[in-house]
Amino acid sequence: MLTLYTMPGSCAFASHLALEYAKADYRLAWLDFRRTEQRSAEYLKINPKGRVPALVTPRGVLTETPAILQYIAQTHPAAKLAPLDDPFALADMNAFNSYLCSTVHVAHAHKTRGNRWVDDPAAIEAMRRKVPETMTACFQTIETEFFRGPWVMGEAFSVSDIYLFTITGWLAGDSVDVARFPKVAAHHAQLSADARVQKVQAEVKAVA
Ligand SMILES: N[C@@H](CCC(=O)N[C@@H](CS)C(=O)NCC(=O)O)C(=O)O
Repeated sequence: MLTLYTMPGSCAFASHLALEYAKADYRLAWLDFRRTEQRSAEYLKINPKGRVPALVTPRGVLTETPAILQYIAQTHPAAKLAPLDDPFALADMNAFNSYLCSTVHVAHAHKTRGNRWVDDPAAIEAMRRKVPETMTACFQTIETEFFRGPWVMGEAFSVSDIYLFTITGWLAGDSVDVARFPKVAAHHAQLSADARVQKVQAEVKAVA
């Protein structure tokens, strides 16, 4: 049994959805953002970074979305969520996931988490204002350089599709119109119609 620590509206949605696609045996442990439970002494014992996701496995705790997604894919090979027998393709998939994690997610975080980097209110506001521009640049790169079609990595669906779906869902809140990126928009619409996505979205809505 796996336990995923998660919060509504967070990047942990990707790990939640991957567990669902993998048909994994899992339970959810919801943290309340409003009560900053992610920084409670109890949770910091699980993830000292004070962030979600954290996945409790029989071997220990995993954090960082790309690592969790690969773990879920590798431990549930029947779900075919990653090119497990092809080292180059697996690394290529992880390169995309790392881009989402270390560049796109960080660009988005400048909207509400500027105080991670600066204290000056004017600088925080300047960072917030820049988010539509940086998120547009990131998604333009995904649209023109990375997205192969019909899925992110080409013919085979992978956890990269789940992760991209999650972050694409943040665009409207970042004042970026997804319609500017036709391939990404079609991908988002297609996955939005998937019963597994709708089940996970309903679970998030029920606790939000
Ligand atoms: N690099 C980490 C980022 C994790 C992260 O920043 N999670 C956010 C939610 S999307 C969080 O827990 N924020 C809580 C906080 O900053 O207090 C990953 O991809 O898993």
